Amino acid sequence: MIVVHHLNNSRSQRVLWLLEELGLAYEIKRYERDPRTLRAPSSLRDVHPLGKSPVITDGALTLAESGAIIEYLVDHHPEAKLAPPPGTPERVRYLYWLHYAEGSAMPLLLLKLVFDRIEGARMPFFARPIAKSIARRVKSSLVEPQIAQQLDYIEAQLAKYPWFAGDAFSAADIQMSYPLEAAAARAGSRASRTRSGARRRSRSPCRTAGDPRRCPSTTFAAGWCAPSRRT
Ligand SMILES: N[C@@H](CCC(=O)N[C@@H](CS)C(=O)NCC(=O)O)C(=O)O
Repeated sequence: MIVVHHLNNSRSQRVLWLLEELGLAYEIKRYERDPRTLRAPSSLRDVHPLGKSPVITDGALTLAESGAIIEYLVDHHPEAKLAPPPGTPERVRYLYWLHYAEGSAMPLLLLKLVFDRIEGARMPFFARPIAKSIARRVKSSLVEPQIAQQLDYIEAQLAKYPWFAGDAFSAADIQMSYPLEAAAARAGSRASRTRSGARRRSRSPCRTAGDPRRCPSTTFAAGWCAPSRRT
């Protein structure tokens, strides 16, 4: 049986969603972030040396990296048609978004998170103005303009096709759900257009599972689960 090592509010919601789409049996082992540092508990390093989530175990296999896990599961279940056939333009777009999510979108969103935290961090009074000024300058000159550029790009691409790979839902939509939700949470109102566009194009894991109790207990997924909050 596949075991998902699930950290709260993390990329592993992608894996849970994919497993629901595939209709596979799985077990969830839950790990809680330290509320102050947001780091994963050290017990996750017993599963994989880097101690990041998601990680799955499947028999003797231990696999980390959400993109790799998605490719592994999708490859083993071609009947679910969650990847377009090789040799098609849809497949190329699928690969592009599958890699773009962690390669281009998430690093900028992580920088935004880090500099937001520096700006709001407790520190000696004499260091505060300098730290705040540097954090603001890096965000406004480097991070935020690039996030805005990427969100405009995503929005333009989603205007061309109903799903990231083309006319059909694919695992690339699952992989892209996390940066879009993170952008909405971290990048404020500029992201909300993209978020609502993506949500309209997304499928809720709970709707797929048909049982809200099976919903991953993350902030993002909880939003999808509450019918009144689903847009
Ligand atoms: N590129 C990796 C990123 C994994 C990652 O950074 N996971 C975060 C949660 S979203 C994590 O485990 N953070 C806790 C920590 O670093 O201690 C993936 O896509 O799986």
